[in-house]
Amino acid sequence: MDLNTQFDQQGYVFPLDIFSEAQIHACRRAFDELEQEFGKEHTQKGIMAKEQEYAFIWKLATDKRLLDAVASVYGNDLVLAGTHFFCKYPVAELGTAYVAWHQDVTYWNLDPPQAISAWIAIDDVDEENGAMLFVPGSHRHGILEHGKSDQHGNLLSINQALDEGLFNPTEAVTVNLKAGQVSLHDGMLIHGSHPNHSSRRRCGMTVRFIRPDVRIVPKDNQVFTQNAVLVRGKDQFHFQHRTPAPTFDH
Ligand SMILES: O=C(O)CCC(=O)C(=O)O
Repeated sequence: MDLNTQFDQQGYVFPLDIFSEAQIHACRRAFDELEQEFGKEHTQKGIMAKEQEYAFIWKLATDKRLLDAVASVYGNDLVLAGTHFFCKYPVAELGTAYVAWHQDVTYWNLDPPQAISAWIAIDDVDEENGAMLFVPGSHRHGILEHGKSDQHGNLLSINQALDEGLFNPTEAVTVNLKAGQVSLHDGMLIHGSHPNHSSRRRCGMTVRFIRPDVRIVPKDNQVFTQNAVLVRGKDQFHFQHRTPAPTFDH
C-alpha cells in the first residue's frame, strides 16, 4: 500500500525514516539545553510555538524530507501552524502525565477543521515509555464531542478527553518510533498516550500543518497560532496574517 492510500484509509502513517542518527543526536542535545532552560516541570507541561526563536526547532519543522512526506499525503501547499514538544518523564520522577484520547482539530478553531501533524521522535519511543496510540480509521467518523478528563495529569491544554464509549480503544496501535523517525496523523484521528512507566524520558516534537484554504477562527480570545508561515507551495487565499520565515544568524 502506498503512503497516500495508507494515510487515507488509516488516518496515519509511520514509521518514516527522516532524520539520521547524527542529526537527531544534535537535536537531542539542543533539546536537552532547552529542557535545562525551562526546567523539567515546564517542559513536561509543554514547550510550544518556539520555532521562531530556536534555529534547531525551525530546522526540524521545515526539513525538506519532512515537508516532502507531509506534502505527499496532504498536498503541496503547506502552512506551518506551530510546534509542540510532548515530553513525558518517568512517573517515578515527575508524577503521572498522559495525553487523553482526543482529535486535534476539535479545539483549534479551524474552518474547515482540517490539519495534519508530524510527530518527530527526539528519544526512542515505545509502549513502556508511553508512545502515542492511534485508532485506525477513526478520522473517518467526523468530530466527536469531547468532555473533560477526570484523571489528573492530562497534558492537553483544556483537559479535553473523549469518552472511551465513543470508539473502541482496544483497536489502537502503538506508535513505536526510533529517535529520528516520524509519524504523520490526520487532525481528526483519535489518539492519545499513556503515562511513561519506564526509567527513560519520552520526548517528541509535533509539527502542525494546515492548508492555505483553512481559516483560523479565533474563539474565546484564543488563537490557534500567532505564527502561521507558508513553508511550501503557494497561498492564493490570504485568509489570515502570515508570519515571514525567521532568519537565524548562525
Ligand atoms: O505525544 C503525545 O503523547 C500526544 C501528541 C499529540 O496528541 C499530538 O501530537 O497531536
